[in-house]
Amino acid sequence: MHFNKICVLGLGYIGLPTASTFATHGIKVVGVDVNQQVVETLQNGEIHIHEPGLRTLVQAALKSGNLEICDHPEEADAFMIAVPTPFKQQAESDSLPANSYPLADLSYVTNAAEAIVPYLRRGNLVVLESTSPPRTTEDILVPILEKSGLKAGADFHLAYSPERVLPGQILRELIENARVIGGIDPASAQAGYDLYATFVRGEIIQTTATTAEMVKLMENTYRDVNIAIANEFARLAERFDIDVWEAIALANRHPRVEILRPGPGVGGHCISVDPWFLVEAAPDLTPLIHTARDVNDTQPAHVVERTRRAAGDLSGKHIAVLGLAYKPDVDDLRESPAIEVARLLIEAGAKVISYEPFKPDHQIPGLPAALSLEAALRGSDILAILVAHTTFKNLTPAEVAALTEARTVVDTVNIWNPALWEPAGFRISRLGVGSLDSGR
Ligand code: SAJ
Repeated sequence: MHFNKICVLGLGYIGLPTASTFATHGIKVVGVDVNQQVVETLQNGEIHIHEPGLRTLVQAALKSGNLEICDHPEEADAFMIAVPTPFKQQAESDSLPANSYPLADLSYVTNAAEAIVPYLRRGNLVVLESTSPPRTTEDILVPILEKSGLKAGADFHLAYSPERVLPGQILRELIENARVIGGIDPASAQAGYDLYATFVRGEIIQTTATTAEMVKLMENTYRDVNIAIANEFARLAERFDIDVWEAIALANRHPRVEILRPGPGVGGHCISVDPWFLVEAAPDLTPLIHTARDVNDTQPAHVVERTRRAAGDLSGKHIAVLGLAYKPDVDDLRESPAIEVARLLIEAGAKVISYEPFKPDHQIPGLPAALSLEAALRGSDILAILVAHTTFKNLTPAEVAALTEARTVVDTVNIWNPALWEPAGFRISRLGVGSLDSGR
């Protein structure tokens, strides 16, 4: 199938890079977003999200004349849905019993599909990219799109293709990663293949729509469960008075073992969310997945407990929280466990000041922001390192000692080597090291 024009619905972290990449590969693209502010920002050649290289790419796409930004779809050869699938608001989940799980909010997906209906024509392709519970394409998209009077499969193609790009490396991975494309029938998978072959250099593998949905959820759930076990190992190491980082390094010398890194929890809009889609779809089959989520979600509380063991009663203590992003070297604060740690420290009575080098002027309610490292460290009693940003890794004991009297450090990501810092007078309490009871 040949594509002259496509319509991309949702111009976020996935939709915008994808739309721009299609445009710079010679396809006419209408990029659609329901948020008027996003539309205006992009029409002015600015971007509303941070991703290395994205601004240049969007500007090139706009300049080529192939990318047009709009607030409603138009007729096209293919429609691609790349909108968020967050959780339902608390109020809607309130009726759930305790020990339950958050529910997926598919309203962005269904609204986008409804918006396509008036423009859908015989021979078109529709692709869903948003991470969705199993069977969303078959059971939810088909009936909506068939309101057009056309039949899925017979009259138009319908496919699911998960995005698998790593924030921070989206532009490269979009092109180089292998791509799975699942059709509601083989012709739909083939049409999807033809579309992505425009720019994807990795292998493009065809399968069914539901398999493709599961593949995405399985990838992120696999990672979540593996991080959970690393976090559980850290808790065990603290109880048994060993260094989990050393133990992991040694275990990983086994040819078939690769334990991930413990940390303050799992954040971002993917790994901390997607496993719940499986739990929601089949609670009776997912005790392990559910428990792994609980382990990772309770990790911020564990970090606070650890801080209390290291520094005593936290009430009134000035704590400089270093890093708020959900992972190193990105400015993305969504679902960040670091923010949860900061909130819990405040709840414990600490006077918290946060410093996020990628978003120093964040506006998180109730969480004071320092505009510089100096401002964060000045007057602090305790330093809590919550994100392994390169700038934090590169700090030296002398630099930090010159900025603060604080000598107690809680390092949740193992970036300040005690062998280097302790001779300079710092007491480094690393997550996953030493006994909780001895408070080391
Ligand atoms: N984390 C740890 N320990 C580790 C690795 C990660 O605590 O050893 C934490 C991070 O600090 C972060 C969270 O896990 O809070 C997730 O970070 P990540 O780098 O593992 O993943 P994401 O969320 O940035 O991107 C993931 C990727 N999926 C997989 O690696 C299986 C990416 O390929 C997906 O495209 C993306 O989710 C997505 O959009 O679904």
